[in-house]
Amino acid sequence: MSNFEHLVIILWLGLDKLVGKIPLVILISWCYITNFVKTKNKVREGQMKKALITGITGQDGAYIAKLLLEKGYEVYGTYRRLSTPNFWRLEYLGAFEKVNLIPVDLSDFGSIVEALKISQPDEIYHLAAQSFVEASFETPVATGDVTGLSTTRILEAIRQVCPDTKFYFAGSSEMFGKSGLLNGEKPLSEKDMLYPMSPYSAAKLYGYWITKIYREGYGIFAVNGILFNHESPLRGLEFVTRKISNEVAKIVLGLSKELRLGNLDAKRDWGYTPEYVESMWLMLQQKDPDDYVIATGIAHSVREFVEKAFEIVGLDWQKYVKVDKRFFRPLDVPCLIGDYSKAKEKLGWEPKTRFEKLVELMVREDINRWERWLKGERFPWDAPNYPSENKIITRALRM
Ligand code: NAP
Ligand code: F7E
Repeated sequence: MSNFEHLVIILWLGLDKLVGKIPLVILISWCYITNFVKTKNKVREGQMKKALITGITGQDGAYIAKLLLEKGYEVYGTYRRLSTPNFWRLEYLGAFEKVNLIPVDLSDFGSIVEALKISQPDEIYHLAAQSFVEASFETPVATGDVTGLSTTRILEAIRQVCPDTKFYFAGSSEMFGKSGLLNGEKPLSEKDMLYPMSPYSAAKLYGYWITKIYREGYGIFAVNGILFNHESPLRGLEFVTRKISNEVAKIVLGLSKELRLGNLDAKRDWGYTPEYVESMWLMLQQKDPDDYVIATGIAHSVREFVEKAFEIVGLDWQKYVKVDKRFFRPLDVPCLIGDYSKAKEKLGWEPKTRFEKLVELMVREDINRWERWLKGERFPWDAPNYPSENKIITRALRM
C-alpha cells in the first residue's frame, strides 16, 4: 500500500466510531486489491526486477530474500533436495510464501541453466557454499566443488544464457588467511595479499578469481564481496557466535550445564548480517563492477565473545566453559580485521551494530526462543533438532 493509502486508513479509523465498520472493511479490501493488481502489472510490464539467490535457505540467503522482497523484487531461490526440508529461516522472516523456489544441484550444470531460464534474473546472488571452515578440513574435495567450482558453472551459464545478468560472488575474509597475521593485526583492505589457510578459503579464492576472469574476459557485471564474519540469530548453530548464544541461553534456563569450545584466542571482526546483505545489493547497483571489503574494522577474541555473553545473563563464564580438542582446526587464522573504507566511499555503506549490541541481541533472542519453547509454543527454529556434538569425531580428535 502507498503512504497515501495508509494515511486514508488512519483518518478513516478516526471516523470509524461514527460511521460503523462496514465502509472501513470495503476501503481496506479496495486498497489491497488495487495494490495486488499494481504488483501484477509491474511484473507483466517488466518493471519489477528479478533476483535469483543460490543458498536461499542459509543465513544470508534468507536475509537478502527479505531485503529484496521489501525493495519490490520478484525473488527466486535455488535449494538442494534434503531428506528433511530446511526452510525455517525463510519461515522465521515471513518470506517463505513470497519466494519462488527452484530445485538445483550445483554439481549439475543443466539444472543451473534451467534455473536461469525459469527466473530470467536481473541479478544473481551466489551464496550457496559449504560455508563451515572446520568442515572443509573433513571434506576438502566436496568443498572445492561446491564452494569453488560451482561459481564457474554459474558464470558459464550466465555467459551462455543471460550475459546481461549482474552477478554477486560471496567472497570471504578467510581468503586473507595468514595475511591477517603478517599484517600485525592491521585492518585488511582489497589491496592486501590473499593467503588462504583452509580448503574452504582456497575454494573461495578460486571463486573470487574466476569471478574477476569472467568480468575482465567476457564483460560480465560480476562483483566480489569480501565479507568479514557476520552474525545474527539466524546464524547456523555450528558457528562459534551462535553456538555460544544458544548454549548460554540453555545454561541460564537450566537446560544445559557446559559449553565446549576450541581456540578461545582467535580474533574475528564480527558484524550484523542484515546490514551486510544490504552491501551485496549496493554492489550490484553501481555503474561498474568492482570488489569490496565489508567489515566493522574492530576485532574481538572468542574469549571476549564468551565473557560478554555470560555477563549479559549475570554468570561467570569460567564455571561453564570447557576447552575441547575436537573443535580445534589443523590450521586456524589467528586474527582477521577488515578495512571497509572503499565500501564507505563508493557504496556509502557503514556498519551500525557494534560488538556488544550484537552479542546481546543474539543471546536475548536465543533466551526468548527457549522460553517460548518451554511454554509449549512451536515455531520454525533450528535448535531443538540440533544433535549433541559429543558424537562428532572431527579430524582434530584423531591428530
Ligand atoms: P550458510 O548459512 O551456511 O548457508 C549456506 C547455503 O549454501 C545454504 O543455503 C546451504 O543449503 C547451501 N549449500 C551448502 N552446501 C550446498 C551444496 N552442496 N549444494 C547446494 N547448496 C548448498 O552460510 P551463510 O552464512 O548464509 O553464508 C552465505 C555465503 O557467504 C556462503 O557462500 C559463505 O561461504 C559466504 N560467507 C559468509 C560469511 C559469514 O560470516 N556468514 C562471511 C563471508 C562469506 P542447505 O540449507 O541445504 O544446507
Ligand atoms: O569460527 C574459533 C574458530 O566457525 C570463528 C564462516 O561464515 O566466517 C566464518 O568462518 C573462530 C575460529 O567462523 C569454536 O577456531 C573456537 O577461529 O564461527 P567460526 P569462521 O571460521 O571465522 C568466515 C568469514 C566465512 O567466510 C565462513 O563461511 O572461532 N572457535 N571454538 C570455534 N569455532 C567453532 N565453529 N566452534 C567452536 O567450538
